[in-house]
Amino acid sequence: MSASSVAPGDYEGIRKQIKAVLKQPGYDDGSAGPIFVRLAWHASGTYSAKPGNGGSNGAGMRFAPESTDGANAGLEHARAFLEPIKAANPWISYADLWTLAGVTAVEAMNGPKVPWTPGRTDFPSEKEANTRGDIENRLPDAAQGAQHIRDVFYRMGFNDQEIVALSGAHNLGRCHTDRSGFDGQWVVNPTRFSNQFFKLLLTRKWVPKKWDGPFQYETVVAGTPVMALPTDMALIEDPKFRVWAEKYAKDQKLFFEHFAAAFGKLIELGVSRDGKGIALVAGAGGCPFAH
Ligand code: ZEM
Repeated sequence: MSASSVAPGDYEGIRKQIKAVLKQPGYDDGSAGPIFVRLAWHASGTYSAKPGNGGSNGAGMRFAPESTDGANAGLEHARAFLEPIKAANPWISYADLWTLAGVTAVEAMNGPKVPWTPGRTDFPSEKEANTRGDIENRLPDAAQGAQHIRDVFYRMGFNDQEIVALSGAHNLGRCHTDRSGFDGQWVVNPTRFSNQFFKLLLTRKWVPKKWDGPFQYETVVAGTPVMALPTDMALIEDPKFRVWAEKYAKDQKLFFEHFAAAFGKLIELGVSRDGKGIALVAGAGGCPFAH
């Protein structure tokens, strides 16, 4: 798939290029949309408010240890789908491209418009990426429960409401046995954003899947087998999380509003821009067209 060049700073043009690579016949459910959302999330979810490192700025996932972190298994597909766009438009940083791909995908899959601001820069090499300090083991583990979810998301600066809203992203995509070890999709149509994930969690009879793989729940919806992770189940088992899961199951508009705000906040974590709107990272010379 070849991509075209657009003028430096033409982010609408880049959005069009991203939309053009969303359709991926032969890959998963025919769409790169869900994995773009996961790429934006994992690029950002390494953030820690204290000591104030990690996050999407710098695009550290191009280098070890982020690129080889087991939690990021499979995201090389997302990065590869976007590579022709970067090659044709070297002026955009990977950090901006990955986060823009996530928000463009959400919108293209029937979801809300998520606020997005450019200005992220890239670490020139692994050496600079690793001046950030230790950002390993910061992404959540699906086998755990509510306490772990809070530990991870409070560290980033989110509250219970934002945690539940963000978790609604599991309306999209699927688990792969060769990536996380878990298997299957959460909803019947995994490439259309909606509040179906919350509805199913609250209304279906979930049973442990009988298999050799990691513990997960399953049920069947209109002939389609769907799944839930232990962390998904924590969203209805924990009383404080459940309040929000119930609100979002009833009101898709509210879910979309809260998701857009929380996802917009997620991709901004740790991105601090100068007067020109540039968020410099160690070793980066800044954005060429801004000078
Ligand atoms: Zn996910 N996620 N996630 N997530 N996620 C997977 C897939 C996707 C957790 C998790 O362990 C997993 C958020 C929060 C959390 C997406 C978006 C967002 C998979 C399956 C796992 C195991 C990976 C695989 O095998 O390919 C946990 C424990 C979370 C919090 C407690 C948040 C927040 C997200 C975005 C806002 C998406 C879109 C997918 C589907 C990816 C795909 O390839 O289809």
